[in-house]
Amino acid sequence: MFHSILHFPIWQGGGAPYGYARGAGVLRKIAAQFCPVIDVAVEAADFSGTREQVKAFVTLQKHFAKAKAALDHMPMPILTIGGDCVADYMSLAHALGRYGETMALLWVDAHPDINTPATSPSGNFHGMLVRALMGEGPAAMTALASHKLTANQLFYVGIRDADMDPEEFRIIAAQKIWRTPVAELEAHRWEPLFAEIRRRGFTSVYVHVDSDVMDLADYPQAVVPVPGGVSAKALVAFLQALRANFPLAGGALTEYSLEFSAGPAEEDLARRLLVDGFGIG
Ligand SMILES: [Mn+2]
Repeated sequence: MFHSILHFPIWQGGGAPYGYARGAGVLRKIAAQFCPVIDVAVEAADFSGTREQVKAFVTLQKHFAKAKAALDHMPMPILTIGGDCVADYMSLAHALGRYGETMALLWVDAHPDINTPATSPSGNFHGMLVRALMGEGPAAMTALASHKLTANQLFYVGIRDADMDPEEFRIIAAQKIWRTPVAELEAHRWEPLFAEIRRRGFTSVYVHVDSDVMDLADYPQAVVPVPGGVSAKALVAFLQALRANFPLAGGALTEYSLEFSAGPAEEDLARRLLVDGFGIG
């Protein structure tokens, strides 16, 4: 299914280290049992470097360049693990470069991550990367994705009104961007989504999963927690159904921060997501 795995525990898109390194370590340990893992080392950063309203701008640029260098030598499709939501910014750019408008992007997350630098309340790039992939944002960031993502290619799964910003509501409505709510996932009603992907003519899907799409009962350590998420069980079943229906252009498991605990329960959840859900076993 996936031909290689990129471990990129970047946290500078999320504003602070939290438990990103520890969570990424758990994911890496499990992934390495099944597939060779390519590592992109992440340095500590100086957060004074806000530029164009994006925190850690230069640090992000430096790390994205390192990720790109690794990706260029990896067989596709690639699964990216670890880090905050920006961990697969370069993986997405890479997949868009390869698959262009034939690829659907499923953004499985509590948040739509579609702010601009001007509308982001935090200045953290992990809330802006979808918009940057669409070509809106600092030129140095948007230039990293040669093929721009369109609203037609974008499908939101599990995003919740409770933690969306006004600009995010605006653009999702204005561009008529698809939304599959948590209740539909929980009920295993994903056929309308799959039918729409087929109707629009996409031949592969890239699936980006932010761990905060899950309910706090199953994953309580989210950096940006939003109540009312999907159960881990339904998320795994969704990923299995997705893989059974479409070839993958790529995937990512991000925001698996383990700030407070990294014991057997957290390892088991990571294993279910990676092995049963993403199918790396
Ligand atoms: Mn999120």
